[in-house]
Amino acid sequence: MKFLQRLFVCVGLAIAIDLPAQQRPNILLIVSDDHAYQAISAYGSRLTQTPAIDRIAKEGVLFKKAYVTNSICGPSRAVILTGKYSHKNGFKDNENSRFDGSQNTFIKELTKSGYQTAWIGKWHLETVPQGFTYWQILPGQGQYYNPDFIGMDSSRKRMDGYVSNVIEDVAEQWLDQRDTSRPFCLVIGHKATHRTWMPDTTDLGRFDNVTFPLPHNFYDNYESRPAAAVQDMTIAKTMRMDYDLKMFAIEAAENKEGSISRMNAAQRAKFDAYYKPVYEDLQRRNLSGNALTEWKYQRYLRDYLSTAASLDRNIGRTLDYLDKHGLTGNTVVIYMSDQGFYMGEHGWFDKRWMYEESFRTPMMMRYPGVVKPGTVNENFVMNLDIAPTVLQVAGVAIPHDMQGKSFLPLLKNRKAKGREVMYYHYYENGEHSVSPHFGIRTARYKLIRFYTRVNGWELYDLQKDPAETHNRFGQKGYEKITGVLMKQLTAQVKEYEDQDAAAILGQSGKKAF
Ligand code: SGN
Ligand code: CA
Repeated sequence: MKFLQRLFVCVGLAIAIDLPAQQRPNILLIVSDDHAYQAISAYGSRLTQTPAIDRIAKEGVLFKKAYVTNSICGPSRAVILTGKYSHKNGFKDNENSRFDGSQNTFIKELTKSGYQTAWIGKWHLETVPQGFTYWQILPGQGQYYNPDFIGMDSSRKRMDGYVSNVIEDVAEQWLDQRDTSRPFCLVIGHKATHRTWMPDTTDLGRFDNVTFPLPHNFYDNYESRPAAAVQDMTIAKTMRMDYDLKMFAIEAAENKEGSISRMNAAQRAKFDAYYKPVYEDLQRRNLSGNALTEWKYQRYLRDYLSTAASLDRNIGRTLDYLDKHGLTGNTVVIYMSDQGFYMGEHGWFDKRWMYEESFRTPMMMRYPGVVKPGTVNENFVMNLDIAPTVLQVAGVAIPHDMQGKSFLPLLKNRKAKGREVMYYHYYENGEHSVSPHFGIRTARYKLIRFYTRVNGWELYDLQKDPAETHNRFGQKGYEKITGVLMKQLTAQVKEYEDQDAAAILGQSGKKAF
């Protein structure tokens, strides 16, 4: 076994060394922010069309079961870079973590092997990028209009325009001036579709004639789920009329919003010309209760999907650039979001939970000559797997301490077995009041352990209850499967060396039956 492993590594290295540099594929990783699979037509969206994103899937593979290890922005990006769980890379939550840039990343490995590497756009890891040939990032969450960028010389400059367009412009400028004798790995980090969902002026009103269907569990009562009952992320209560939905009674209040006051006069005029009549119409309607909540839901989706329209258009520009410059055939393109998002399911927006809508993320890959166009993959893959996959694409040895697995073997051999169990751990105990939790998902079941804010277990039979509204933990008839899942959870915690989870399992819960 050891011998075979060594042989494999040697062959891998030989490939990396023998190939002329320009033959190694270019890699383009596009990471959006909070883009729900429910809002992508390749996933059968009932809400909108995303032709450019769909093109990646049509010409490559659509991962139907792609998941994240910790459903929130900074942590997900840290996992993508390092191929390691949050407890190993140190970036556990957005509120207290700073990315330790001295640690190894797939980018550092690629740069070392001769790739030109760049990250452009949203980064959100608190410290500046390390190991890249080039970077230009948004500070923190970034702004939708006339965004500031931080450059490699620490300078901050404001760039005119709408964020998705500007990020694409900067990415194309970098591609224009790169050294064409060497392969590149470019990460485009988009801000859309993050809160507060400010559409480009050209997309205002795009969905005005559409009435979106309410998810069937929109009026969830959170029965049997104490953690879900104490969250603060509902469209009804948490979503704000002014800040989120741009309904300002007076201009002075609107002017106080930094994201609006930074617009130039032309942008502001279009923005106001669109939202003022919406506000006036709302006044006339005098809504309350469920009618008001449903009005908020419609507005939320209109704004969110309008930001997604610009995102998709700019991804289309990226693909066109590759076509025009003869790069399509030798560039691997991956599209993914940093996590999933709620489009009203359980009455929510935001993410964080191990429930499907936020745990699962859109992911697709075009790999000409290797992945057959129109492939649909049903294996469990994770954001954890991006780093080793990209390294394998580049013919670079995968460091032994990366915890993800390359998913190329799953695409090259249909019979290859992927993981049977996925492990998840969410830590942030702050904004939106989602209790920390960890757990596993198998093909049929999900077992979750909540701790800190809420203490307790949840168990779902996803076959019978895909919407996860019936917590079966502790119920008669579920003893045997609970025992099996507990063992699998303990094994995962051990495999990934998650000491925090091990301590909690050791303290209590484990012997639930
Ligand atoms: C901000 C948002 C939250 C969101 C987090 C995390 N509030 O704090 O609604 O959950 O980001 O998002 S806001 O008032 O600033 O919009 S993440 O994508 O960065 O993880
Ligand atoms: Ca995010």
